[in-house]
Amino acid sequence: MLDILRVEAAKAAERIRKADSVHIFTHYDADGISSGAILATAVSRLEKQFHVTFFKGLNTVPDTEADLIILSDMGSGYPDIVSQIEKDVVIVDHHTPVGRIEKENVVHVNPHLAGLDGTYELCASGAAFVVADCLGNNDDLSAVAMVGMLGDKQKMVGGNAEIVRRGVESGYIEIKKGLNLHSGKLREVLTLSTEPFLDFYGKEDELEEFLSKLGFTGEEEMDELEEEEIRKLANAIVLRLLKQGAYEGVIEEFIGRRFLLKNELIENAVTYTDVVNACGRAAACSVGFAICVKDDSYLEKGYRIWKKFQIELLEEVARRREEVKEGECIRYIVMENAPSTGPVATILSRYIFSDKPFIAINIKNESAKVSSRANPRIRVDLGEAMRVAAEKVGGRGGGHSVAAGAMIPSEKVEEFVKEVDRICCAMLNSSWS
Ligand SMILES: [Mn+2]
Repeated sequence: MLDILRVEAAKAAERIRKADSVHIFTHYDADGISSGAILATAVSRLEKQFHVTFFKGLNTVPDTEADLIILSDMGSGYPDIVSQIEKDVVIVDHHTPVGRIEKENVVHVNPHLAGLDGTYELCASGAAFVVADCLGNNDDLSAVAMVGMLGDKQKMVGGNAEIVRRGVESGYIEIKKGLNLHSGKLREVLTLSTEPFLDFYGKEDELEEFLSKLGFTGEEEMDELEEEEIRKLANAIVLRLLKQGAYEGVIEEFIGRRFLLKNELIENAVTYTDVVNACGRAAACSVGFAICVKDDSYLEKGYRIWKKFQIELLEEVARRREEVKEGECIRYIVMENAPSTGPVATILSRYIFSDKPFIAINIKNESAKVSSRANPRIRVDLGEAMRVAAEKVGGRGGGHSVAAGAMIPSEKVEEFVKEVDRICCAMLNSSWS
């Protein structure tokens, strides 16, 4: 599965071995932070110096004293910027490559260039693991790679499945039967869960009724539930999700098995991912990174950031769902100076409004940031829709078919929404034939 990718990863490993110092520029989300940590750990095990910088996106040529630049979870979509870099560059990314970067100093590790679908089968943390694997015995990092897989909502197929298998074989990952939810008291786990989002936050009475119908008090420990109790709980959660309008695909993601990371600071893979993701969102990437490289002095801070983030997110969802508007083929929401758009868009699109593409727009001064989400049941390519519609209004956009984004001029929001709606309608119509 990963053999073709391994050819390019071996070239990347060779460049890393040759370099005296390495500067890793990585994305600020869970996949970016965990891939940065995987690469940094592998590099430090070679006793080389490294720096890590977290980026929201690749807008300019990265500035560094190091002899090798690693772009992680970014770079594939920006051949124009990458071509301007004169130093040796290793790209470890899974976003759809734009054009080909044919330069001697560039090594490009990307599943899309190796016969794998980067949207589902391998993310940046997985690609980083393959590079680390070429650098030495780094089997333990397979557990860190799971953070990226879960954070980027990948499927446990293809390259991901191969890496997880490796982690299981080497004892760093354990797969158990059960529900892939957080650890902790049942009441709190159900209230705070955002993957899946169960819509219990601020609805205490509904939650108590849900629990008592199943014979629970809410004080039960998630990790200590009996098989029969898990089955009952799973059925009730599925029913609730379908009733609230969730995409059916989310069900298989949390039912059946849970992943325990045996050598990490946080054993529950879902919680680990959420904590790292929250750190990234809260502009505390270095805390998430520290947890991924097993520095336990940051663990408590990470948990605190996560709890706060989770509650703010749930409150934001409750407010924003009232503001959602409907186009012909899309749903959209226009916000002003919202702290972030992605997580809210993800929850609304996956768990409440899953039947149409969902576009979240956040206006900040002259420019507006767009996050769009769909699911495989909706036959659109949002990466393409964002790119075309953004270009039409003088912006820039792109991404994956089910998750994409754009930056557009604020005064063009209305025109942009119309254009996206038109493009999505056209995509939906043509896919019927
Ligand atoms: Mn990613």
